[in-house]
Amino acid sequence: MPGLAPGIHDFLSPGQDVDGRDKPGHDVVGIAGAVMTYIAKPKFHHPGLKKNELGYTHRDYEGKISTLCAGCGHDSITASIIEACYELSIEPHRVAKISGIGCSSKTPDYFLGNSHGFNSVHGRMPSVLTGANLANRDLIYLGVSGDGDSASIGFGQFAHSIRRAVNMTYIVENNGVYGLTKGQFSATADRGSKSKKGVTNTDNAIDLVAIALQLGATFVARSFSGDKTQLVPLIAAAIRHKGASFIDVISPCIAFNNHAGSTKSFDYVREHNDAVNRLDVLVGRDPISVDYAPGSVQVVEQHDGSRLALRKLDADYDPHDRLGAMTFLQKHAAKGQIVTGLLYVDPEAEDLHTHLDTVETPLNTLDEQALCPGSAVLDKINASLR
Ligand SMILES: Cc1ncc(C[n+]2csc(CCOP(=O)(O)OP(=O)(O)O)c2C)c(N)n1
Ligand code: SF4
Ligand SMILES: [Mg+2]
Repeated sequence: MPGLAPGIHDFLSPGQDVDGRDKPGHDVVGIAGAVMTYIAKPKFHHPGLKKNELGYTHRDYEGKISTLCAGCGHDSITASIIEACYELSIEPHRVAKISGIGCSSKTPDYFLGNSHGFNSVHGRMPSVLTGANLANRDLIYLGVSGDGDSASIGFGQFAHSIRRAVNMTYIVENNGVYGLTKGQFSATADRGSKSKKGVTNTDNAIDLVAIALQLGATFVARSFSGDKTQLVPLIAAAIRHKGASFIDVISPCIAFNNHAGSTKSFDYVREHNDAVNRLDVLVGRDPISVDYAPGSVQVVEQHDGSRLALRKLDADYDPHDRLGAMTFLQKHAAKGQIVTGLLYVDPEAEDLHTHLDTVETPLNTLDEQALCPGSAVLDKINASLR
C-alpha cells in the first residue's frame, strides 16, 4: 500500500480487512515492500453450527485462510486459540492480538478476524503490547511470538514484559528455528540437535519456561501444538489469569525442523513428553470441559473468580511452588524429558496496573479535563515533591 508508513498497513480495525477489501486471493504490500498474499474465508456457514453463550459460532473466531506450510504446528495452535476463545465466549472486539515477525507472528491473521491486531517489528511485540495495555486496560491482550522473535532478537523485550507483570497471554510458538527465513537455529534449539542440512548445534539452549519462572511470571505452562486436549484449557486459563501468563508451545516446523536429530520434531516430542497435570477451566459453575479422567483433582480459584481444575498425574506435583517448578523442570530436562502442563500459577497475582496504581478507567478514555486538570493541581503535586 504505497504512501503508508512501514507497519501502519498492518494495523487492523475490528471487522476490517488488512487492505480494506474482502475478496479471496488479493495481495498487499508488506513492510519491506514485498507482496504478501491473504486469502479471505467465504462468509457463509452451516446454519446448524453450534453456538456459545454469546450466540457466536467457531466461524466468528476464525480469521483468514492460513498461508503457512500444510501441517505446520503453528496452525494447530491457531485452532486451539480459536477453540479457547469460543469456549470462553469472549467478545472478539475485546481482544487485541499483537505479534512480531516470523511464520508464528503471521498467525494472528488466521484467528479472531474481528479483533484488534498489530503485526509489529521483529522482537518488539512485548513493548508494543505493554504500551497498548497501559493505554487501554480493558482489552484482553494476546501476544503471539516465535522462538526467534522472543529468545533471540526480542529476548530483552520478553524479559521486561514478564518482570513487569503485564496482564497478557504471551504465547511462543517454539520450533527451534527461524522458519520464515529458512531454518537457521534459534536460541531455543537444543545443544547437539541437528539442522535439516545435518549441522549440529553447538550453542546452549535458552529455556523460555525456566526464564519466565525466574522472572516472576505468575502463570507458566508448556504444551505441544499437537495436544489440543492439553493446550485449549491452558490457553483459556491463561486468558482468565490476571497477570503475566506465559505458554511455550513446542510447534514443529515441518519444512526445516521435523527430521531425525531435531528435538522439536513431532516424533521427538511425542516420545519425550511428560505431562505434569491435566487442566480444565471452570467459569463460574459451568464446566467448559467435562472430560474428567480418574485421578485427584485440585481446584485453584483465580483472581477473576474463574477456577482451574488441575487433574494431577504426578501425585506430588504442586503448581503453586515456583522453586519446585524450577527444580522439576531442570531435573526432567537433564533426563531429556520435555515437561508439559501448568507448571506454576499464582492465583493471587497482581499486574502492572496494580503496581503503578493507575486509575480503573482506561487511560485512552480520559477526557482533557482529567488529563490536564490545570496549574493549581500541578502546583500541589510539585509542592508534595519538595
Ligand atoms: C530486525 C529484523 N531482523 C531480522 C529479520 C529477519 N527475520 C524475519 S523472521 C526471522 C526469524 C523468525 O523466527 P521465529 O520467531 O522463530 O518464527 P518462525 O518463523 O520460526 O515461526 C528473522 C530473523 C527481520 N524481519 N527483522
Ligand atoms: S517454514 Fe516452518 S514455521 Fe514456517 S510455515 Fe512452514 S512449517 Fe511453519
Ligand atoms: Mg521459530
